[in-house]
Amino acid sequence: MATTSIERSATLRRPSSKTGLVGWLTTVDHKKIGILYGMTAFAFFIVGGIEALLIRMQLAGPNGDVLTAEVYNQLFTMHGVTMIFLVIMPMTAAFMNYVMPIQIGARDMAFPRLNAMSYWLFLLGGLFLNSSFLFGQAPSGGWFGYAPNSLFAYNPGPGMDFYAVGLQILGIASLASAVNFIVTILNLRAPGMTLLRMPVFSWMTFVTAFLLLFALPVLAVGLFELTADRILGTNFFDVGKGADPILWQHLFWVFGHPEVYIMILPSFGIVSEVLPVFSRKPLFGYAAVVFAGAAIAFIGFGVWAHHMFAAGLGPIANTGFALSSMVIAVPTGIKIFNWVATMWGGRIRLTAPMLFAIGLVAQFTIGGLSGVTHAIAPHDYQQTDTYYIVAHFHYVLFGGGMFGIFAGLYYWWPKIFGRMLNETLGKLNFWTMFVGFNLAFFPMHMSGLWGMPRRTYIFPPGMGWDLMNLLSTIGAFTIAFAVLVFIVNAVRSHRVGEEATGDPWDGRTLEWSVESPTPEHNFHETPIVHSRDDWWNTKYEEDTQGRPVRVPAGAADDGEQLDVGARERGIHLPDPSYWPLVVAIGITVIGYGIVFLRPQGPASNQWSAGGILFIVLGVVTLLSGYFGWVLEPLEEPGGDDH
Ligand code: HEM
Ligand SMILES: [Cu+2]
Repeated sequence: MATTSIERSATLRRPSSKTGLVGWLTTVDHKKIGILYGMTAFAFFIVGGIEALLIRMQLAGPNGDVLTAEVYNQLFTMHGVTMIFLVIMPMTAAFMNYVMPIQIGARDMAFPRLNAMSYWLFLLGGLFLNSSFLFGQAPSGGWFGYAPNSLFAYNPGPGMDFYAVGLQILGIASLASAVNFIVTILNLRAPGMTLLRMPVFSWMTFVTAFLLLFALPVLAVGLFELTADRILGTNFFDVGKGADPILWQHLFWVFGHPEVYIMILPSFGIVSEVLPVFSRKPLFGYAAVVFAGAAIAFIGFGVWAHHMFAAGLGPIANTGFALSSMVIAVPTGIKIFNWVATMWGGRIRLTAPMLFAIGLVAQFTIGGLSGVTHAIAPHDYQQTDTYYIVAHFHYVLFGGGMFGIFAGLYYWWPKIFGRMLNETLGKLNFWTMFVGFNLAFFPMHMSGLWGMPRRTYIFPPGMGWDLMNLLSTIGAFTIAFAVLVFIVNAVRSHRVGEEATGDPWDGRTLEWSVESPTPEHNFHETPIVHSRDDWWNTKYEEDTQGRPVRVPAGAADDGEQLDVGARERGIHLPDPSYWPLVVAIGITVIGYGIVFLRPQGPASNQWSAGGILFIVLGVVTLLSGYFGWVLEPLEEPGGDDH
């Protein structure tokens, strides 16, 4: 029959293979994308970890001579940028991608190809940033890249261009994901999955996505202006030419403080799943935990200038921001109380995921409390730019964020890979990480209060800081050992790990109702949700004392193994696509073009031909990627079985 469709050449066909390398390069399956996010972020975790070990070797004692000042600056900057943008954020994105759609009873994300584009941009953006080492200079201006110090006049060389453009690329990835998560949660929930029945991890995904949506554009503006100053010679930040000296600080921290919640709220979501399961009790105060998360996010936009107390904003501004910062401690405290109350009187099983979750609660509390001490502005004058700040943000980011991520890894691993991790190794992993972490970072409270400045590549003897620094270095290597234990555990599980059932932990939420690993189409039939903790309620009833009793066998099935694919069941799944990868490559190539456009700085009139060529090539790739994307049919007509 004659149709209006154009005859499509073979090269433009949608790929059909879902296996092998092409399968991974073209996948749009939220589960595979989640696995890619996790693997990539873990690789960057090792890179950032090696940077940290080098820093700690240099600071093991006074007058260290492992690193030069310049290399030290590059390493601490890249360590921070890596851990924040290439480890914590994408690790949480891995869980959001893999787990959230299953938790809400969906078959995929709302925009599967956009989801793939986000992942490729993250991978290429991360490689782009790290490739700066090969081009002679990595970023060296701290993770917050303060302008005017980051302008060409004060920081020549490509480092800060890589920073500004690299974060821009990663920002596009995160913004696209944020929109994707929001639309997925609003539109793809299974019947009966009302918002207030949604598992807390999915809720925190939702809240985090809004934080990304409102915070990232502010960073994008700042980065755009920084790039324009460095390359085009505009004058947003050069104080000598009349610019406002703290404009960058405001732009950065309006993004930067919400960013810290972007990093912690997903981990709060993870422990809100883990604690109830291993206490065999529902989460205490579900609504309070959800609303406290939303409140933290909302108030989090009104506290940014607590990073600028020493910048001279004046007593009225400082007082206002001190108060708003302290207010944040209230919803945070609510969450901590609810987690403790969840465990209270529960039948606690101290498995590896549970240990990491309890570790988060304990350590985050310490970090939250030191946070409140710097919210007291006069107090902060003593602490700012000392190791005390470094102690604080490692307690929240590592002691909180990373411990939450490890809890998630141990908890969802069997669901994702179909095999259990070893519990003994898991406990060894936890205890060595717990001891190493506290040994590395608790002494920094002391060295900081005793006056040791942060971002110093060397310190003299006789300041009373020697012992604390040595302890920190020993702690750092202990953490490295713990990470090694995790890697051994993961490899071992892959080879000989015990096979996981669909519901190895006696879980409460929908992801445990399907087999492990999750089938390609997630659910054989769309689930119909009747209550919060729906899966638990199909397994258990309450006796007269409110204790759970198993529903007689047969009423709940543990996800029977049916070897029938999506197609035979008449379930439509999105087809794979090359275009997200092509688009991501185009954007990254443009990025290289921008970095090398003005090698001599904005004052020269030299433009590099290579830079221009890369921009043109990148734009062409990007546009062909987008055209391919929009012209691609939903399903390849006459395509074979896929
Ligand atoms: C009750 C909660 C919190 C309060 C009251 C708080 C307060 C503060 C304050 C006032 C500073 C600035 C100190 C200075 O530079 O002199 C700070 C720094 C910092 N905070 Fe927090 N904080 C809290 C939670 C968090 C969380 C959840 C994270 C991340 C997951 C975080 C990450 C950071 C980071 C990375 C810095 C250092 C920024 C830098 O100067 O490079 N904080 N915090
Ligand atoms: Cu802050």
